Amino acid sequence: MGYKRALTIQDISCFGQCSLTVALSVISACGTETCVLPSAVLSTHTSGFKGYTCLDMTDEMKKILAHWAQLDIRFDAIYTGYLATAEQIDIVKGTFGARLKDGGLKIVDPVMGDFGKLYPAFDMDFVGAMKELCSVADVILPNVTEACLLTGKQYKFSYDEGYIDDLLDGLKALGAKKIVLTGVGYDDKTTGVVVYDGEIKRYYKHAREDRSCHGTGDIFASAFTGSLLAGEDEYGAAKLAADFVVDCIKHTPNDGSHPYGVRFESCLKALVQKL
Ligand code: PXL
Repeated sequence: MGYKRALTIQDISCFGQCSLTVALSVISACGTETCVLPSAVLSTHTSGFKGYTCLDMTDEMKKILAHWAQLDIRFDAIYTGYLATAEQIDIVKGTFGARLKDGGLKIVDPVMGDFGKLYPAFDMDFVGAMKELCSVADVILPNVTEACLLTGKQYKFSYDEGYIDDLLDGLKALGAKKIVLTGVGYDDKTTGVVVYDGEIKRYYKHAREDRSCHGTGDIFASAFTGSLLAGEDEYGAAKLAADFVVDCIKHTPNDGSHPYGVRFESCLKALVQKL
């Protein structure tokens, strides 16, 4: 695989081990030049912190993109995560058209919610805009909550394969070419990820850690993007990313001393060695 250049568009949570601080580290470690377009700058992420600051970067995004247009900077892939507003989603759509090389990859993690709930910063207009972004993506990486929001189906904590198949059909109908549905588990002990290319469905099942940690969606999406750009196919990249998430959780103390994210740094070497 040749040297690749990716752009990731999402917020910088200055403290909290998620979004850009994770994506920049993980994708770079996987061997891809990683450029950033920050959608917002927050003092911390919004989960479990009170009083955080948030600077909306929409105006600056437009200026940065105008400069890149002058320089004709282009990317092999664009991976989007947490976006702050529906207007930013429109900007991202334009950026897919303007700044990707021919055949460049559009990877969308439709970060909107978890555990059946939309994050408080978002409304249904934002969900509508995210549906449109997913419709033009090459790969989307929703969790089950986001899949429900995107398809209008009711969220369930426990479900069977028929329910997941319905979600996958609904996501396919949106127009996304490939779907990587995360956090799919059919019993208490296991969880996994379904990779669906519109025809073939493959399920990677692994042991479920008995706690959930903030930022693991971003850790998964970054490791997936880094692995895909390093030459893995979607299933291989999803498998490596899922194993990386489990490893990161295992390396994070469960004694309340590190409640805001996972300690992914010491797990990077093992991920990179597998590529
Ligand atoms: O990890 C997703 C995420 C990213 N960025 C910000 C967030 C969240 C989830 O809560 O608040 C600012």
